[in-house]
Amino acid sequence: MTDFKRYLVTAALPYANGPIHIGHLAGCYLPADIYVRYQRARLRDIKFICGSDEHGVPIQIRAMREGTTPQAVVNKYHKLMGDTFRDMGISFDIYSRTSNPVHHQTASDFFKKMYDEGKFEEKESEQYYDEKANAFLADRYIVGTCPICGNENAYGDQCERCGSTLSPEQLINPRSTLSDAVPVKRKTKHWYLPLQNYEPWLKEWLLEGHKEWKNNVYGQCKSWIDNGLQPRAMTRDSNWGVKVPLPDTEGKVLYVWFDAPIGYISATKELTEQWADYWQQNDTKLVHFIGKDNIVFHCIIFPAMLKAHGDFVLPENVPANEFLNLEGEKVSTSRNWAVWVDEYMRDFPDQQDVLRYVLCANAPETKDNDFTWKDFLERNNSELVSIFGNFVNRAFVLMHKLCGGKVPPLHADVADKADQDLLAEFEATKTRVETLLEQYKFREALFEVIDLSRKGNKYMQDKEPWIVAKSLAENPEKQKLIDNCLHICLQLTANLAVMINPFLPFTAKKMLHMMKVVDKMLEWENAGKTKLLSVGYSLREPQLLFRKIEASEIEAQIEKLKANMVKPAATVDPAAKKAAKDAKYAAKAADKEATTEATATSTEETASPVKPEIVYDDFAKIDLKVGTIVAAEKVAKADKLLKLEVDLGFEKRTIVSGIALHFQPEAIVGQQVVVVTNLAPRKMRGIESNGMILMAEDKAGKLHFVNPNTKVDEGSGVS
Ligand code: B3M
Ligand code: ZN
Repeated sequence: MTDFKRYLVTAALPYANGPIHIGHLAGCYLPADIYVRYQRARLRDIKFICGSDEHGVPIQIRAMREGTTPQAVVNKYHKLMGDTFRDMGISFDIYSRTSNPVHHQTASDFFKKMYDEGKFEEKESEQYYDEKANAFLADRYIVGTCPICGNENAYGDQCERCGSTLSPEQLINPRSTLSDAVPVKRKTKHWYLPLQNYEPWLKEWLLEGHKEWKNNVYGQCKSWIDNGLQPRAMTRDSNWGVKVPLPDTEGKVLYVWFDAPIGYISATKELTEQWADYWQQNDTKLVHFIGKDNIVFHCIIFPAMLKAHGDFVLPENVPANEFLNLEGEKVSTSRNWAVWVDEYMRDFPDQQDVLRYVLCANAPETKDNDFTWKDFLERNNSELVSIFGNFVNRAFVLMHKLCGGKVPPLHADVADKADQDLLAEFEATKTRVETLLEQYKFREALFEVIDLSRKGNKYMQDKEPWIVAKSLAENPEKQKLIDNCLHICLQLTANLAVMINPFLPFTAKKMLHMMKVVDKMLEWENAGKTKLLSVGYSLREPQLLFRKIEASEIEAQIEKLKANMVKPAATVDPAAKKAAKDAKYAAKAADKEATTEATATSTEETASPVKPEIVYDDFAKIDLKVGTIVAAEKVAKADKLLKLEVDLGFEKRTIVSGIALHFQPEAIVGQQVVVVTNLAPRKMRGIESNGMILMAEDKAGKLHFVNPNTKVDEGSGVS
């Protein structure tokens, strides 16, 4: 079917366990947004669906690391991620979350229908179990050596190095993420989707029916199917998730990869009463935008679920991207090797479109690609500023100077081939951009638009209306040449606004303002038209569309990236370990202010694991009390410091703490801490710190809060 009545576009539901980084944007959310904005401009009936994935092991592990509950983790990140997307102009029609009751109900009903119709195989099997932590170890709760590439830190569900999907049984030397224990096997019952039964159908629907899918996606799917599919458990032993809707299943929840994609359906339900039209009518075009690590789930497992259930449409395309690297290295959240989008927006306010531009121009559409700050600067300065921005600016400045601030007429009698050629380019570019966007080739489509502005620049340079203006006194007829040039440049500017809009919506808005036209002009059918602005219409003064970025700005970003990087933990080579330790001490000595409370609990500084003996009276001098962090913010120009407001019950204290590399300020509000309340005040970066908070530092150098294991009244003593 090619004649679709409506579009349903989904973007992968990100785990609500951390902020959004540029890899997320480039891989999934930005291309999805460009596609949707373009289709909206074509006035298609379209819904753009996303939300937070709030279940599964990644959330539980994050909660464990932050010393808090999964619910607190998802509440915090759901808000942060939603805000980031909105601020970047990612225009979801809904940003929902899988903890919503409507989702629990929808996922539960989905499972129940499949169960009732006998679509699952019930199997009791031996699974890895951590006896120390009393928990079954599925997915990311278990790590070990990848049997395919030898990565020693492969997860129980996937190897992040080679991309293989794994099961815990395949791992060599498995160990528990919860306790580092070597797991034992225990019996447990689960419900499996017999994927092997869907092989003939998948071959027909996907391998035969969707040869047009991107090579990287089709290739991965083909190799999975060709290697033979295995039954996959759709339930887990856990208390965090959608409860299995069957009797006697206490402690069992739906597998996160079962419930999360159903989240697309639940979110649509939440968005519109017409949800069933989008999900159940065959003339819906369903497109899933995802990153490459989600391909198997969206192309094989979810379609098999949809097929088994029977009531829903199948994806028409899954244009997954590859990964975006950063400065030549893999983005790693655990090493903090990432550009966090919320931080970008603080450092580059109102520069969303620059990031959108660079990420689209470098999108990892067919292979992994690299983001570098140098490239960011160059693309901004030499493409956005010097080509696109410069063209629009010159057209406006010259129109004000040489045409009285109004759109000049086009005089057919003096129009020449260069004029005709450029006018013909409007339509030709539009057709190319359109074809590329329909094929999910966003980079090339963007280059076409920039190229059109480049052609405009060249045309203006060849016509030199500012030189022609010098001979007007002798030959007033020449005004016609000036008019023609600026008429065409202004119509071109209007076209650029329409065509750049899906990519750089903030810029398109500014251009509308300059041209004094309404949003309606951005409708796609206006692209290619040569008479968008009426002759004689007066236009505003130009606004600068892009500003030059200075080398010092990106140097600061590179510094920040390096300074904030968390070094790998235990290294096997003692010499390397020592060098790292020396470097740490050197860094401490160089930046005394950063040597704060946080590291005071570290045992690394002494040769013996325990400090010299003290008497009770020494200890009794220290006044320890429980407090609650009620506010936290970064300290300007000090990457490692957070300024905390701690409620001690009897008073609130300002405490400056060196934990900024480990925790986001928003993340720790509400956290209880143990405070040394009678430490002499100390000034750090001009802020007086009154006390210090206790932190535990693990072998990997990660910090953890030291606090009572249940909430206690502020001001409670610790002894
Ligand atoms: N949360 C994986 C991820 O964030 C997963 C996607 C779910 S899409 C239904 O990469
Ligand atoms: Zn591997």
